[in-house]
Amino acid sequence: MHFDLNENQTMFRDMVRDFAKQEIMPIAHQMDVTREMPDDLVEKIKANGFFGLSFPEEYGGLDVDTITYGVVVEELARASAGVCIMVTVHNSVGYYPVAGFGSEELKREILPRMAAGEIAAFCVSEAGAGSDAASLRATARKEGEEYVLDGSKMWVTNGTRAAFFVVLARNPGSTDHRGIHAFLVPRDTPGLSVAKKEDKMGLRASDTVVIDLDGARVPAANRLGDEGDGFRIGMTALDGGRIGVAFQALGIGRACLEAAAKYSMVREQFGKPIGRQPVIGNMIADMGTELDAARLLAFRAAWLKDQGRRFTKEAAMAKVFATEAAGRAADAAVQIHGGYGYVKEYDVERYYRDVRVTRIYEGTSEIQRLVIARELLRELA
Ligand code: COS
Repeated sequence: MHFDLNENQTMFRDMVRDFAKQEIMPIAHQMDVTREMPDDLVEKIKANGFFGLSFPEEYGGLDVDTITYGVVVEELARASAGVCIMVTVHNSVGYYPVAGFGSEELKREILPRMAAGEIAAFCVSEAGAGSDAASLRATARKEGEEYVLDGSKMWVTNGTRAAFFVVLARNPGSTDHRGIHAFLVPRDTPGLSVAKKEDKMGLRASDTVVIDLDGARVPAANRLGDEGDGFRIGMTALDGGRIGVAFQALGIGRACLEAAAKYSMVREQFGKPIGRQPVIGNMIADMGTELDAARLLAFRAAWLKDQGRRFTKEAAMAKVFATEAAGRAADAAVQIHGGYGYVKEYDVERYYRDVRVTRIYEGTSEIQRLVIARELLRELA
């Protein structure tokens, strides 16, 4: 066992760190205020190949391993969690259902386009189906060699920019997860529309929308996997996605730690820097320790995925621990900044808002604990 990144992983980390410093950090605040991500930033992200991170080289991707992917995600999130989530949703829950379950023909047609920057989104949640994903109500009615999709999907990251939507919908009349199918739905499909853009607490650079499906027809060739495979495809994709969310939270947490450490050494009270005073020093020590522990969990989950081994439990552990540790780090960073942490002039105010959703999306902390408990009980009881 060793804890060093290899040469390639280090190279990627440094490259993304430089990119984030030059291209993202200077406009992170502005993107948060305006709720807009400039098109030219998206073009630069494309040009650097970040939309093809997970994709095999034969489909035009960079084919990085999951550790490298995690390191890249952490660097992006450290600069802007909103930019980060656009890249990670595309590379995980957008990419994986197609790569893992699409026909060879579909993969040859779609994956190179996705890797080149035609963005993907993932549509599972609905107004009444959040944690209980299998209760989704959108329908997919088969008509000849097509499916007709009806329903409404919520919390769709990348919804305004996406060229492709991975959609879970059920056989009309079916009641459990075995009736759910997965589809790749191109944006220009008549009947697919963006109904609403959410005005969110955080991740404001990233768009989150409601997608309406009103008689949207997709060829049967766009079904991913067999009929009834949709729920398993969605859950497997989310397992991978949760590793990304863990690294995203780590990136925000690290930004909090760095900001708190710097501030605590320039801010003087009672005649010396507050960082030299035990109450603040202890807070910084806890932030660093918890984030390092979270990183080790995230690396383990990533490593298991790269070994082709099961990682459902480990991804859930990494997500719940990293997102909660990062939440505590954000809280401490605001506290250490005092009043300055409560105003938008200081980045920790944004980190505090951005980190909150990491405990909610791609499975709440409560769902991660449910998954972990189920797996442990299966192993141990
Ligand atoms: N990988 C592969 N298959 C999985 C799986 C996983 N991680 N989790 C469940 N499955 C399979 C099960 O093996 C089972 O298959 P069989 O029918 O062959 O037995 C099937 O899916 C149903 O599983 P289960 O009975 O566990 O389903 P539940 O309805 O109890 O739901 C949870 C399981 C709660 C784990 C699931 O609904 C979940 O993850 N919810 C959160 C959804 C989420 O993350 N939403 C956010 C979307 S992004 S905004």
